[in-house]
Amino acid sequence: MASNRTFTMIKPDAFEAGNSGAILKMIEEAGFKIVAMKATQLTPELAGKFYEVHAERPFYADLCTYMSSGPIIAAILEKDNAVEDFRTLIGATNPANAAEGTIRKAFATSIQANAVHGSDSDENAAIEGSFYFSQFERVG
Ligand code: RTP
Ligand code: MG
Repeated sequence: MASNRTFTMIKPDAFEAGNSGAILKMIEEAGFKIVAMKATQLTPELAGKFYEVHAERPFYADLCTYMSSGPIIAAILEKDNAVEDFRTLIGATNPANAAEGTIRKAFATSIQANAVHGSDSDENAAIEGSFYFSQFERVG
C-alpha cells in the first residue's frame, strides 16, 4: 500500500520570488495537509548530502550550489497516495514540459530553478522528511 506522506521543498527561486504562499495554497487546495514545515537555508555540504543520489549526474555541482543559494521551505505533506499525487501536482522537471495547472508550469523558470521538490518514492519521502524534521517537529 502506498504511504500517505511525501516531502517537498520550495526551492530558492520560488522563495526569493515571493511565491511560497501561492505554492502552499495550491498544495492545500489539492488536498494535502501540511504536517511539518520550516524555513531554512542549506549549506553546499548539506545540499550535497540531500541530493547524494545525483552525485554522478553532470548537473550535481550546479544543483548543490543552487539549492544552497538562498532560503527554502521544507515540508512534510499528508494525503492518500501522497508521493504519486504530489508528483502529478508539481509537473515535469523541465517547465517547458510541465502540464497546465501544475506548480512548475505556474512558477518554474528553468529546468534547474523549477520552484519545488517532490519525493520520488515512499522510501525517499521518509528519508527526506527525517533529514529535516525530528519526531518532535512534525505531526504524528
Ligand atoms: P526534484 O527531485 O527536485 O523533485 O526534481 P525531479 O525529481 O523532477 O528531477 P531530478 O531528476 O530528481 O533532478 C533534481 C533536480 O536537479 C535539477 N536538475 N537540473 N540542469 C539540468 O539538466 C538539471 N536536471 C535536473 C532540477 O532542480 C531538478 O529538480
Ligand atoms: Mg528527484
